Parts: sequence; C-alpha cells; structure tokens
Amino acid sequence: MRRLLFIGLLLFSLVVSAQDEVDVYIVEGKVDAGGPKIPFFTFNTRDQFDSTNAIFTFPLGIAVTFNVTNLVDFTCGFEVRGWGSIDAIPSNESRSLTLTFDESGTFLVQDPIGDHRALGLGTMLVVSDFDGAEYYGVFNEHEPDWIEAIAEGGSYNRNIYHPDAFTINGFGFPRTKSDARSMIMGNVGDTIRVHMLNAGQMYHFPHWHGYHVTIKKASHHKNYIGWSKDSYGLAPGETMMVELVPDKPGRYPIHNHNLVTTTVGGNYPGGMMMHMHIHE
Ligand SMILES: [Cu+2]
Repeated sequence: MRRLLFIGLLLFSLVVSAQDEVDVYIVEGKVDAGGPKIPFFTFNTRDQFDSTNAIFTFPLGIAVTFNVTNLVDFTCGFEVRGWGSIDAIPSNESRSLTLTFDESGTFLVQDPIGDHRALGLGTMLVVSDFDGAEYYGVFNEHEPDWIEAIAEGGSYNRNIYHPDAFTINGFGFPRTKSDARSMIMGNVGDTIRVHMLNAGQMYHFPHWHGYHVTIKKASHHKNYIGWSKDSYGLAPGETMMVELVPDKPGRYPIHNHNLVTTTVGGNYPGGMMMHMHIHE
C-alpha cells in the first residue's frame, strides 16, 4: 500500500511538471539608451512595461499554454517560429496557444505581422534538457523612425535604417553586466551553453575575447555547426546555441564586432557588449 501511494505521488508530480501555463503581455514603453528615450514594445510575463523581453525556457517534453494579452492599441500576433502562432490578437484582447515542446533547441518568438519585430517584439524560447549552466543573449537594435511609423500606422522607407540604440536583452552596456541571463559566470573546464538570438533587422557579429566556442546549433548558418569559432555572423532572426569550455580563468567581454553597435549616442563603450567571469 505504501509503495502504491509512492507511485501515485510520483505520477502526479510527473503530470504536473509536464505542463505549464504562461501569461504573456504585449506592452509598450520606452527604452532609455542614454539619449532621447526610444519607444519600445516587449513581451512580458507581467502586465507592466519592462524594457527587457521575457526569455522563455522550458524543459524538453513539456506542453505549454501561452495566454497572450495584447495591451497595445493595434492588432499584434505571437509566433514561436517552427512551432505555431496566433496570427492576430486585437487590442485589449487575449488569445491562447498550446504547444508541446518535444524537441530541444533555441527558437525565435516574435510578432509575425509585417515589421512588428522591429518594434521590439522579438525574443527567445529555449527548450533544453541540459543540466549545466545556460546563458541567453537577445541582440536587438532600435530604430525610432520605424517604430513610430509602425506603431502609429505611418509610412517609413525600408531602405533607410539608422538604429539609435543597440541592446542585449534590452540593456546597453554597462547595464548588461547586471543582467544575470547574459553575465556568464563559470569555472575552468565547465561546459556552459550560451543561446543567442538576433531579433533585429541587420546582421550582428558576436566576438568572444579569451576563448573559442563550439557552434552546436544555428537556424540559418547551418554550415557553422561543429565549428570552433571566436566570432560568427548572426543573421536577422537567427538563433544559435554555442558551447563554451573555458581553458583559463579571467574576465573577458563578448561584443559585437560591428563597432557602431558598441556605442550609445555615438559614444564608446555601450550597446552590445556582455561579459564573462571565469574562475580557476
Ligand atoms: Cu573583439
């Protein structure tokens, strides 16, 4: 009888852990990039604006129901690329989507309508059964002329793109150093996974100082898989998962090799720069 009870409890806990429900809000605010504040839209798990998009992480095999509420004053959508989407969520309405994540990987989450991702509505979803440390970097740039025109229904020239700010997880350096999702901490010999997404409209080029990483997954540059690199191109909308096994202790940056993206308001350093702190 005692054994039966134990099995019953175990089954119950398996069932509970195999499904999840996440409330997602599409919200509007402004991001402070050091100059004039830039309008910015994000996916958050609370109904208040936060300049950093939610990054969704789930264990392999889980079924997740996303309850997505659109709190902005125009219709938006919600897509987990490769898995499914909600095509239209009218202003101040909610829609739900249930997905069963039976394959591990790093995926783009975006508003798939028009250029809505350029509003800031692009983030990352990771399905993982890895038991080591994992870190996350969503690279994005912010073009106020596009954002204002898209949000207000105006026109903009798709051939002219001059972003004013560059962020990782919604933060420009040095604020990236206090973001636990992208501030890599570890020890020599650890296997550390780093998931990256280019949520923007232009290429980004992470450059690792101090170490090489092995590219394990890439959604666009599939020919990179298996390569040991210290720099690589991330195409717009591309996700990549790399493994870092540090061979020495130290503190090193990872920055975008396109140097304009490591500035804020024209001043260096800022923007797309994250850090590693590796112990003996
Ligand atoms: Cu460099």
